[in-house]
Amino acid sequence: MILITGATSGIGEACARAFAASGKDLWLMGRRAERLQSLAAELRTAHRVEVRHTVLDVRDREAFRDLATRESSSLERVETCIVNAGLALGLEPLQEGTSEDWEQMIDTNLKGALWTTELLLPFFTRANRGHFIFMGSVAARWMYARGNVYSATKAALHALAESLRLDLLGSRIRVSTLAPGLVETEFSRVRFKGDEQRAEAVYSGLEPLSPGDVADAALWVATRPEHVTIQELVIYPTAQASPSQVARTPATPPR
Ligand code: NDP
Ligand code: 8X3
Repeated sequence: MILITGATSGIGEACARAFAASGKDLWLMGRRAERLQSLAAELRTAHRVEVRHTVLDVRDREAFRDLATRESSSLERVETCIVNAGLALGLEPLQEGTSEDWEQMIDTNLKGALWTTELLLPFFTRANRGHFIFMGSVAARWMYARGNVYSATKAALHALAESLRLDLLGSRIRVSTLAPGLVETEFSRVRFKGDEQRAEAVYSGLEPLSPGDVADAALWVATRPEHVTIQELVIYPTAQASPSQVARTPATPPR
């Protein structure tokens, strides 16, 4: 069974589709219940796989602890966990940002990933198998102006994943990170708090990655033989060379 956080849209939803199509049972999580329900129903019918879903805010550590108690037999079945739920809020210089946005990003992207890891670790450890696939970002390593706290959360997530692989050395548990560049999802709509025009401008004049492109990578990483660990996979659209360097049409000649 594949557990996916943030499965209600974008990359998480695409991962659900890709893994279901490959015949895997799923456990989908997110805050939006209706989306979880309709995606689960669709995938069950289309692929004849088992799809569980749980409405869960990854910032709520108590909810994870309840789940560990109530759902231990299902948690034992999880072979891969895609630690994907995350968001950016705002794109301002740090001196103009708000502590509410910073806290939500830290609580979701870093602490939420930590609580997700904490949930699965005892089960993976007992079984001496399992795979964490963290949704990192190119923003973790290559900073861009006004990315500040979002970049910091993804850099911390990268550090968490790297440390976890060291801590688990000697076990058969795998730890991988995917680090995508621009992917067209609800990400920018969330970042710009519903400002559609600003969100669309992020992807205008270039072909971004689709959520399915990242899901393909996740499926590939998860399906390597058990003795093979992909440490990190950095994925850009061809029209992007770094978080701040993209080629948009009409093309500007290189200088
Ligand atoms: P979307 O906004 O489309 O999806 C984000 C998902 O995260 C949603 O399913 C949302 O579900 C979930 N989520 C957000 N906050 C919470 C929360 N507190 N508790 C539970 N779930 C939550 O964006 P993407 O698909 O693009 O983002 C997925 C991941 O990919 C993020 O970690 C993002 O940082 C990363 N990423 C995105 C890139 C991009 O360019 N789009 C590039 C690199 C990395 P719900 O609202 O229902 O809770
Ligand atoms: C999302 C990609 O470049 O907008 O992680 O930060 S970026």
